[in-house]
Amino acid sequence: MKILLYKLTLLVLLAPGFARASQPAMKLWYQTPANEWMTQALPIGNGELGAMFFGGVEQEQIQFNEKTRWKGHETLRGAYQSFGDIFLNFSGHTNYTDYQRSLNLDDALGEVRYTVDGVEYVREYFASYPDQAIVVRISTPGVRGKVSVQLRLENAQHTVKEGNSSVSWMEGKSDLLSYCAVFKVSSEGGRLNTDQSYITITNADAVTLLLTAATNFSLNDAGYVGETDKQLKNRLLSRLQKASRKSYNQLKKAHLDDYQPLFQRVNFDLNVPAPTFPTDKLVRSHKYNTYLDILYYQYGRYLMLASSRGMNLPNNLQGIWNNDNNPPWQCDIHSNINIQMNYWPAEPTHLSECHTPFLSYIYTEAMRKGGSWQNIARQEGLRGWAIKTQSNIFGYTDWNINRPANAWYCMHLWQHFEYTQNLKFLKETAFPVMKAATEYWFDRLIPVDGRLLAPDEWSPEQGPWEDGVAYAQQLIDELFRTTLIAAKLLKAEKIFIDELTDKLSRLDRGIRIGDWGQVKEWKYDIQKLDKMGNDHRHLSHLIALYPGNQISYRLNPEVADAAKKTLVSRGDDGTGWSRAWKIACWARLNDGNHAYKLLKQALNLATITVISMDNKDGGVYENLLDAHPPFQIDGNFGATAGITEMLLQSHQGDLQLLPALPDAWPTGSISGIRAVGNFTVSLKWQNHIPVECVIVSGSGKICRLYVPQVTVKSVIDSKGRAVHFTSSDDFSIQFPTRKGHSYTLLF
Ligand code: FUC
Repeated sequence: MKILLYKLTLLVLLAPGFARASQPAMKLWYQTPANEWMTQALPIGNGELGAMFFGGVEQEQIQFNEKTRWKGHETLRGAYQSFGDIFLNFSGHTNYTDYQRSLNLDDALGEVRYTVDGVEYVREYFASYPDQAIVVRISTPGVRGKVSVQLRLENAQHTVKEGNSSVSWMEGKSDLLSYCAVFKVSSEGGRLNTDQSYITITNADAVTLLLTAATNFSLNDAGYVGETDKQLKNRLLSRLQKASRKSYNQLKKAHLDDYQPLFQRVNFDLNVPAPTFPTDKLVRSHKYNTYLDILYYQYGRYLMLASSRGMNLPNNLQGIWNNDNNPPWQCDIHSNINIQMNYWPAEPTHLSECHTPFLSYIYTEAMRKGGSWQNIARQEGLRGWAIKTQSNIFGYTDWNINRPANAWYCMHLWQHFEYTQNLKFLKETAFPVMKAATEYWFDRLIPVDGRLLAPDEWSPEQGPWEDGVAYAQQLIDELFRTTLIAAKLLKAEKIFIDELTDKLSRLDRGIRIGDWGQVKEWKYDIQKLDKMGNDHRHLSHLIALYPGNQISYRLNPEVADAAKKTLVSRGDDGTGWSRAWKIACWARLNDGNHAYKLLKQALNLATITVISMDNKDGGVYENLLDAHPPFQIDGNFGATAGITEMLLQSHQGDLQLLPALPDAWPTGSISGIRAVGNFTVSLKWQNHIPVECVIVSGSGKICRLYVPQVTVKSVIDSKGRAVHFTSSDDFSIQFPTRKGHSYTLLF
């Protein structure tokens, strides 16, 4: 009987599809149109081109952005700009019923539905990556001749009518860059007319809008400008022409074929149905409903796909969505937490491709001969490169120098290698940049009492400038350790390896326990700020805990305890991103319930929409965009990364299943998340215990696991054969793997 059961279980486990967790429909939906851009409108994006739609009935506003639409240049910070708006007027749509506005994450489709005089109006919105356009469709399913609408691209200078379609465009120049947006409206049936202000469509069966926009920015050109104005416009017109040769269904299919396989790589299920009430009510009155946890998790992945594909530039403080020409912090690339947090979920949530725009940007700027990053180092008489806190897209960087950010950026290059095991990337992209950053610190570190210290550093964003600040030391330690591994793997010059080995052995590692049992933030603390109750939003001295890997209960329990004291002192409030960071930190301390508490703190409904530095004000808006306040997208991404840390960790040489599972998630499953070593993991648990686990090996490395909750009875390969594994007393097992093969763990 036992054997039969065992065989049956095996058959079920090995059946194709087991590894995929189910997941309720992932949809944000509302019963009223949005009144406010920041808190209610819904974002779509294809990685560089984005829009927010309000879902207004009589008047719809679609505000749009493109990642390079910046003012400023190589010597002026400037700011990220709004690109424009499309307005649609539906006259007579005053008395409507059955209204719903939604954003479906499974398909990356926005939708607005309502009924007027018995006719159902449906609008669909998506941003297509393959067709490089924003697409909107207005239709009345099953009814003909009922779509009448007046449209305009705000600030359009020209409109040309071509039969039952019309093309409008706007173009201009701000500081360095020329920009252009092209807009095409086609109507099926009905009449289309144009005048100076509007495109008017009467009694059509359906209407399709296509919008595309770009600037002549080019990261790889000296001077950051690639095309002439004419070339830019021709590029956009031909994009639009190509897209408009497809039917709406073909456009939609291309979009779904592109998006769905990426989004569907990860499924997360907590055995909770999708609620029957709208998302504003969910976040307002049902914050503890665990559907919200899954939705918020997947929203982070959706936002990543929508804001970080294509163009070799990272997403910014608001991803790509901004309606303000003077946005908070200029919507810049901010290097003392924000941009890094934006990319924390990229590798573990199986969106490694979305990391690439950031990584290519780092490579290009760090290696740019005579570029501003290298100039900062040269001006200090040093090799390598460094940056300041704020950067625009033209290499310009200012406000406080943030030297250790070079090490923090390198952490991303290294992580990409660790998760993908792509040696070509390590050799050609990551290592040259890491080596240059390492050389910067070779030149800058000073010996003090036999230890190497970074002189004159700051702990973002508080306190004095002094030597040996934990933030700098921990990051340099991370840089030196990983660069040494890379150098050995790539067989770099011996002289470099020797110097690095020596300097690493003498480096102050920046982890020190202070007088109230905390991780010390400053080595000297000349201003005596390191007191219990200091609840500053930054956790700069906990980088070694997360995103680093030098503090844990398995590695150094006394330091882990100190990190816990530090976190308790920092408190459970914070700006949006600060709360998100704390989720990951508590997860790394294996305290699932505290991590969960922070997740719920991060889901606090925020009301303030202007800058607030008050720790009490962080949270999310009704549209689930993170509130610093104001809207700042890092908190969305940070929470998604933090949730993954609760379910799987792989930063310490092995895969830890369910390291910080909260009581609120007793039963559930997640599939497709990624671990260091190029492993893809699918996991099911019941009553807090893992019951099923399938690991796909992407590179054929030895798989090491740490599973303290349960005994692994056997490991079965994809052909159903038992794989020999060794286990040790400390709840670890390991087994060899073959590239491309999957392994089922039986408990
Ligand atoms: C850092 C943070 C602020 C804000 C800004 C954009 O300077 O300290 O809270 O997030 O970035």
